[in-house]
Amino acid sequence: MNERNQSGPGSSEATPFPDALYDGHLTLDHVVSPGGASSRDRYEAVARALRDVVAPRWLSTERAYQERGAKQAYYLSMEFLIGRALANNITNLRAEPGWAAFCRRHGLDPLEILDQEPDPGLGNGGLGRLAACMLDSMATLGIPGTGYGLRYREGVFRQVIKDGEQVERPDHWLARPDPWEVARPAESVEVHLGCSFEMDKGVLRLIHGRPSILKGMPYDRPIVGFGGSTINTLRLWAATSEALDFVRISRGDFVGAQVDPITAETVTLVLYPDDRSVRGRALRFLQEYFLVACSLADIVRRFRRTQGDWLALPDKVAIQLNDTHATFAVPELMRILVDEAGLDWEAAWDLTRRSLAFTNHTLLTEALERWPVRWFELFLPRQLEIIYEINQRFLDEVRRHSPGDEALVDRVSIIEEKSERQVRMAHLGIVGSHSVNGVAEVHTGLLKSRVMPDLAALFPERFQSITNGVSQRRFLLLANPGLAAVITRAIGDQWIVNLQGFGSLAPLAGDSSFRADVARAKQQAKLRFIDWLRRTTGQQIDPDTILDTQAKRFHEYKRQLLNALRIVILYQRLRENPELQLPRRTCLFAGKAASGYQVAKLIIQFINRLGATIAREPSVRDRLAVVFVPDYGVSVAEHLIPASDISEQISTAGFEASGTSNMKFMMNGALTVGTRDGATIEMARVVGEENLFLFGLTAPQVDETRPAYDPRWHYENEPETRAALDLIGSGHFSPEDPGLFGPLVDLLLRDGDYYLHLADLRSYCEVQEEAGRLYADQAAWTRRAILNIAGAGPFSSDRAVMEYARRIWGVTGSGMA
Ligand code: 26Q
Repeated sequence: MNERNQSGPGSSEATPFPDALYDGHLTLDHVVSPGGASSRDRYEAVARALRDVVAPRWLSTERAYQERGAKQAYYLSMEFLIGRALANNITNLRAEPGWAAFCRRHGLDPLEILDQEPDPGLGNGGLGRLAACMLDSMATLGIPGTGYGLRYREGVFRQVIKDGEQVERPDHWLARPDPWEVARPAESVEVHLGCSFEMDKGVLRLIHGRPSILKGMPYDRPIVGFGGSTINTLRLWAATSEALDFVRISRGDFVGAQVDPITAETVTLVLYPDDRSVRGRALRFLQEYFLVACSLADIVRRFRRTQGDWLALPDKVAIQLNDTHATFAVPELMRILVDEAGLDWEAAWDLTRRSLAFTNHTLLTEALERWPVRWFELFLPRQLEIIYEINQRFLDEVRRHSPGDEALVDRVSIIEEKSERQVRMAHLGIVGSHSVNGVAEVHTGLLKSRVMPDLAALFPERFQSITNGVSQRRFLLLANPGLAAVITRAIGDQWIVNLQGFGSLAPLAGDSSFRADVARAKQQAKLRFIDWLRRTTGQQIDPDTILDTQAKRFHEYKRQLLNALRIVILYQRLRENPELQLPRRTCLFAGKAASGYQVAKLIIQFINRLGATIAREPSVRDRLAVVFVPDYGVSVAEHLIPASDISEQISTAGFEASGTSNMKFMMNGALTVGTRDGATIEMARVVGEENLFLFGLTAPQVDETRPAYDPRWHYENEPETRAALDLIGSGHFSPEDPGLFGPLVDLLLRDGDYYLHLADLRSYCEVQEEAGRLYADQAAWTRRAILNIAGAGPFSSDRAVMEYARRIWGVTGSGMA
């Protein structure tokens, strides 16, 4: 098990494709003849056949971990944006040649089969995709690692653009049986709540004083490591109340009642949108506790199967909490250790802290979760008691450390004593764990200095930085086979599992024939993307243009509006000067806005109208286009990122914790136009600032500028800025409703432009011009693209996971260098 053989990256050799299993599944599961099978039938049969190959390895991975008595890492996350499984598993099992031959033998169109699989939207964006990349890397590195999440029946909404506006459609990704999941009813767990509740016309109504019980049903998904010898597990919990133990209920072992099944199921019905300023939804509170309660019950049960001694818990178990969303784990683990295991407080506290670690992903203070004490009183009275005790002991310590400083006590307290008392979940996470990490250097620095200065001063040894990473297997090998082949021909295929591998590309930046190969691969990827876009949305793109892409959630701080403003400026320049020769550009946007986030939705509408206006303008449309790619998710990213020439990473400095799309674009040879924010700073350090297009205020400059910042100064002193805002305000982009985009102008000029768009607009336009000039020199452009790919090694999730393994978890993997 897990022995690496020397014939190539990963371990075992390629997996042959299981024809006989496929035939069997078609006949036995679907009862159709091969000729009569639908594409969906075929997809399911292919997936099941591959799962049959995976199944014994999945079991033997688990067995090997058990035999080794290995310490396990558990990743608790409300989101796992795993992407489609079939193509990924074919890649990681190295079954690609067998798969191609299989499709030829059976007369199947591989793309049509792969397209049958829904892309599970079990996350909003970066935080959820990071969780999925971490699982991929843990399995590839042979690290005993399990993901725990929720099996939302509806993932993030499907985005449709109608008349330029975002329309949200439900995502019923489980409408058909999912061949990748295995239900494990025998391992379901009970979750006990202090009160009961019911759904009344979609609103949660509490029934006080009647404790209740939910059941968590686990569904396991295989996580195939590259090479196919390690198969780890992602365990997703679904809430039900069916088939609780009625014998025990009737014996009176339960104080309380089961929640009615329909209501119980609402707990894992939908994923909440990432609207970082909206808080206080009771169902989200229940979801978070439900994830934690199910997962900890499971972790403890697994631990107890082989361990008699509770004191060994931190030697066998490392639990990573993905943001405040999972910090209910602190009181819940204490409850288990004190109430169920019967340990005294000090021992339980020591074990809890040594087992838990917490990752923060945000610098927006309004996004740090706080939950009303009232809800704890109702649903989780025992956990609240525990939180009070934790807080009391912690504050006693603070007072010993800084006598007389009651203001400090107020600031660091886990309980916020405002009109409505609330539990500060970030404080709970920091106090109750041994490690707190930010996700890029600048982020960790700001976390310590700006967001949590007091706690960082109290626990300096707990704070550390681990820069995010992305899976080069999904985002390069799988998504961009043309470029992957070019790289492999040049330097061998070690880069697939060995992050050092990319480095040896750097000298090839000077090799004109290698540059030609890379340029050709980019052109191929563009054609593939353009063809896909036309087929799926009907939108046409000219392949002989710069593809300039901003793909990410819509958020004011990410400044899609800044991108739109410079497009308006460019539009005006082109209109006024028909002779102006600039490299032709297609500006691509992709991303969803939380359904309640009106400004973000208005920005989406503006971008679409801007695109439509330009497309109607004969003097401009051959030189500039704006295209909105709908329904951004993992599958869309796999098409869009390989095709892009420019990666837009233009957040207000000091707001993007890390960013991860920046890394995916870099790996695919796009050049970054960006601010010095998040991990972009580290990317620039690795490849040299001169190989990116950096612009704008730095985070410290943002802080200095803000107090005296007057956006109107830019309006009054910069003619192009003024003309652009006037044009938007005039109703030019929405003649039938001239006031439509007025609120965007107000945001910038009247309401203070909180994200400093206008402060950065000039320098943004300048670097964009510089990028355009460089693009005209294809050799120079491709040289830089290669240097960026060569610098991508450190931004692999393999590196990130190895750092977590060594610095936080204390686990090892059979494939760790
Ligand atoms: C919270 C409470 C209630 C409802 C929803 C939420 C919620 C959901 C999702 C809050 C935040 C999120 C998502 C955050 C996120 O994706 N953060 C990103 O994490 C990436 C991985 O570390 C970073 O690269 C990005 O910089 C960061 O924005």
